Amino acid sequence: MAGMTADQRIHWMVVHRKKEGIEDQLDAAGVREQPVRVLNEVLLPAMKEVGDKFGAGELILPFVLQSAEVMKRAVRHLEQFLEKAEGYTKGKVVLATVYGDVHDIGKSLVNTILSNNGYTVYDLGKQVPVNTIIAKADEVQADAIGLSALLVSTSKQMPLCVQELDRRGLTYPVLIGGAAINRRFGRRTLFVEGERPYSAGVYYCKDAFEGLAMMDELMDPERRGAAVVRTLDEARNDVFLHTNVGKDVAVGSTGTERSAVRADGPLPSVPFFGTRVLRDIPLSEIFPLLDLDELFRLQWGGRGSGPAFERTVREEFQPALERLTAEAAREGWLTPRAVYGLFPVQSRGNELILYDPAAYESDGGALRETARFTFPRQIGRDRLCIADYFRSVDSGEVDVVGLQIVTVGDGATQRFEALQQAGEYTEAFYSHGLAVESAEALAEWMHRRIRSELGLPAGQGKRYSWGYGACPDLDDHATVFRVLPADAIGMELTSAFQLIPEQSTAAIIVHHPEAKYYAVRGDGTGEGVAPTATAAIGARTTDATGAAA
Ligand code: B12
Repeated sequence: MAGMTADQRIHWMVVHRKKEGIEDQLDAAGVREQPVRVLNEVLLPAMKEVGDKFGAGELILPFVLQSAEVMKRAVRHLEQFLEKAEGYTKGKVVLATVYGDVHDIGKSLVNTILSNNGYTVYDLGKQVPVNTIIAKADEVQADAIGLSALLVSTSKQMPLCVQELDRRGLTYPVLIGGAAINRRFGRRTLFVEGERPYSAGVYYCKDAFEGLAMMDELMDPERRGAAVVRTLDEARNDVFLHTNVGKDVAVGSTGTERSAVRADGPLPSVPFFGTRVLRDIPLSEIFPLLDLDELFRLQWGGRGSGPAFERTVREEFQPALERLTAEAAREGWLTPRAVYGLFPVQSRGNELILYDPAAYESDGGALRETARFTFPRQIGRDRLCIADYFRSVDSGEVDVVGLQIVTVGDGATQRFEALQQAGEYTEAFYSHGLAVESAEALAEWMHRRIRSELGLPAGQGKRYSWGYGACPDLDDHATVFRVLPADAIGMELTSAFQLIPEQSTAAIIVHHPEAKYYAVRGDGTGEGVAPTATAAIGARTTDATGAAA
């Protein structure tokens, strides 16, 4: 940094993720006399350069977050010299994860990127009702509202919020994002009544940087008008001119004509019928099942391949993995637990009937129904349906199904929130990613245990999670929670049947050797229909994010 001016040194430190001594450099740049100049002419341009490098694929997300940490520290120092702290902001954004949803990381990344690029963010947290969001927007006279969700079921809160804003005659632009939605969902949400749009607009953003670019456009009087018109035109084009939009594609065929799956496959020997609670599952058995490629790429934002990626793994990801797995074991912020059960079952058409395990074991095979699932049947192709993988009532034989709920506990979420608060964005991001992949590895561990208890060869059968194609209905989580003692491991459901703690999954275990993952939908396009992924979380197959439309 020799030979650089104070401004250049600050710029260099933000771009090169060096936070130690930033306050001294700020003082040298005259921040005490000209805080707004240093913010506008030095810090924000530096962070913009970081965003552009990310956009150009030159930087991975963890490095962006490290630069954001320098920004956070710099702004914390600078703010004390601003006449009125709110004296300077590029805009005020009320941000929330919608009601019924506990997904945090997406919203938090948006908060980090916006608040470290000059915006004031009012982060209302998770499971936030529409009225609370609107009340906050009114209180602070927000420039925009930002909504986040993980699932299709909870994303439905977004049109509700837009319709309520419209009903009250309010005009806050609404930015939306999340794993289970897409641009088409955003465009449909814009139209509150027939072809009448919500006047202030609804803007789908695929990631935090698209959110930042959208806010910059909306806050620029020169560009705002064009942005509103462009979004409206594109939406009209897509929603009303696009042929099959709005035409709900059947979620599975109503037919019950059975597929060609063998009806007399081998029945496993069942060691017990009933449920089990596993509280102290050793992390030493879970970490070896981590999918490192998914951790490094999907969770930690690794990009590309070859020497550059290998260098990032060697210098950044591997050391982080070793450090965090050791800390998690030492400090206990990952607590793998599971409840599972083996139930006597029979199928009838698209339904799977679960019988009371105790009655079946103690009353000489009494078949007393305790629960029932209805699964969609594939439209056309093999007409697959999960029920086909089990002996039918007419066969007179009784089959077995496994159900499992696994969680790595709430410790990871608490750690994430504490680190976010402290401005330790990168550590928060890494911890969250490890927690996610540990939850997936735990689901795999539990599945393998059920396989071995049923005496099945490794890899036989499949694990299906609700919310994916073969069993899309999240409401079924309520049935699973009724027959498995989920409260014994501290688990509960939100109003939208999302699992709490966040890093948890629920699945049905099919032992049939022909079981496979399949898409249920008829049109195969996947266009404008609900999520398409047919895989169970952790089943290591391609995970196509679908979108509600
Ligand atoms: C990681 C993951 C998990 C993890 C962690 C989830 C969590 N809560 O953190 C685990 C393994 C625990 C999990 C569990 C489940 N999952 Co999951 N999961 C995913 C996965 C692979 C990535 C989601 C993620 O965290 N992405 C990383 C974050 C940073 O991205 P993001 O949240 O999308 O946010 C970014 C953008 O969307 C945008 N953004 C988001 N919000 C906002 C807001 C604004 C204002 C703006 C501007 C931008 C913006 O910017 C963010 C940062 O760039 C997605 C598939 C995918 N590839 O997206 C499936 C996915 C979300 N899961 C799915 C399902 C079904 C489940 C389960 C219900 C399965 C089950 N039955 O157990 C459970 C539910 C868990 C629960 N607690 O209830 C489905 C949802 C489909 C549906 N039916 O709704 C998906 C879409 C997979 C699929 N293809 O079908 N899951």
